[in-house]
Amino acid sequence: MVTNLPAEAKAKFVKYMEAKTPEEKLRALQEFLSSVPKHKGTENLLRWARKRLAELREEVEERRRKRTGGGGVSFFVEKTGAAQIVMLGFTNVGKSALLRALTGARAEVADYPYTTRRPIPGALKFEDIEFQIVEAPAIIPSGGGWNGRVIGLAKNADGLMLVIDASRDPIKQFEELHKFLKEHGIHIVKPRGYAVIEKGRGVQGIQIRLYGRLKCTVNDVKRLLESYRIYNAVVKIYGEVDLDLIEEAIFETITYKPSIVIVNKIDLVGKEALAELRRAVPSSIPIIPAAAARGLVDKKLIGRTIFDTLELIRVYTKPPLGKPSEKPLVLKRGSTILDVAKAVHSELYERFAYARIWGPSAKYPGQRVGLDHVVEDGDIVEINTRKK
Ligand SMILES: Nc1nc2c(ncn2[C@@H]2O[C@H](COP(=O)(O)OP(=O)(O)O)[C@@H](O)[C@H]2O)c(=O)[nH]1
Ligand SMILES: [Mg+2]
Repeated sequence: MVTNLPAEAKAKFVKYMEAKTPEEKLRALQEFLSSVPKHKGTENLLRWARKRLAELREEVEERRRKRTGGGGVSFFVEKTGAAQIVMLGFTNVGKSALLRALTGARAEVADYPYTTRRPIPGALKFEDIEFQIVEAPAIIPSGGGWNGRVIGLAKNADGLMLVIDASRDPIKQFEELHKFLKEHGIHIVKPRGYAVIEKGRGVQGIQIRLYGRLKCTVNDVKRLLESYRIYNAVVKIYGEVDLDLIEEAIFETITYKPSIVIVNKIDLVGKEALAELRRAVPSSIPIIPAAAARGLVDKKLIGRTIFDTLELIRVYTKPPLGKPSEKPLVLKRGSTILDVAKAVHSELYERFAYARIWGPSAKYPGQRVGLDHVVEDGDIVEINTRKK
């Protein structure tokens, strides 16, 4: 159901999007909220706005405390490597031990609660790429504390690693984590369709990238975005997407984060515990057992599972007559030559003539293809440009 917001409310939402500081955002969102009519179509939006308001209030309060000398550090971690995976779980489940086993990063491992008080990053090698694994401070079951900042960290991640202690009612832990994330708009089960709107610098006009199917016209999408004064954005379509889901993406009410589960301390339980957990966790979410403090961690399997769950592919670019790059370009499955060209250099896209490909997506070695050709993991791509 589309919200059918009056123009006044849309204008207020634009103010909210344009606000820079949490204080400005808080004020703008309050104004927006009071201009939204209350009916069935706006239920979800209102729920989201109220939740966001609570988060912003917490953030503003936090900043005030900091200015007046109280503690509170930012949880933002700059991304490195092919993708950022945030490790979430309750205290003492073995997150720090797992981070150390996977990446060598030395987070303190201790048997008292809340040892880790800020995010700690490490790098996990997988074949010829690296994932950034970030241990988040533990989620506090009673709420409050730094939970809001942990959610912020998770929303900024490319994927999540939920860590569960096999010896302490693992099913309950999973269900509580699942519920906690859902309440904050993070879905870990892949929806049938979703859209991602990227408003980065250098984007000209509304560009639709289809990795799935759009159930309305491109013009419908443009008109909706324009009514929110969004004129420059890349809109990525995954699965089946209608206009409702596009509007949801504008509001960012729900985000999907590909997730895997690690059941740790498997040395303390029998095999049946794992089977029970498998029945309780949605089948699309992989579960990997580990005993981090015992050094029993299958790094290869975890790397492969992250790669597959995030639906990534690697492409090796080469100049005409030259050799393929050693370091691959990491892209989402469904990416095309257009995505490759743009990722390498805008000039390759602007002066694109044709590409040649070798590898899994090529009908024969050196096949000539255009911008809409879908690339696959392991492809070598050579982009040829027109003379200036
Ligand atoms: N038996 C067992 N204990 C573990 C395992 N992994 C971690 N621990 C212990 O659990 C406690 C908490 O570990 P830590 O990594 O600090 O947990 P965090 O709070 O989630 O970061 C420590 O005493 C660890 O030695 C494991 O695989 N098996
Ligand atoms: Mg820790």
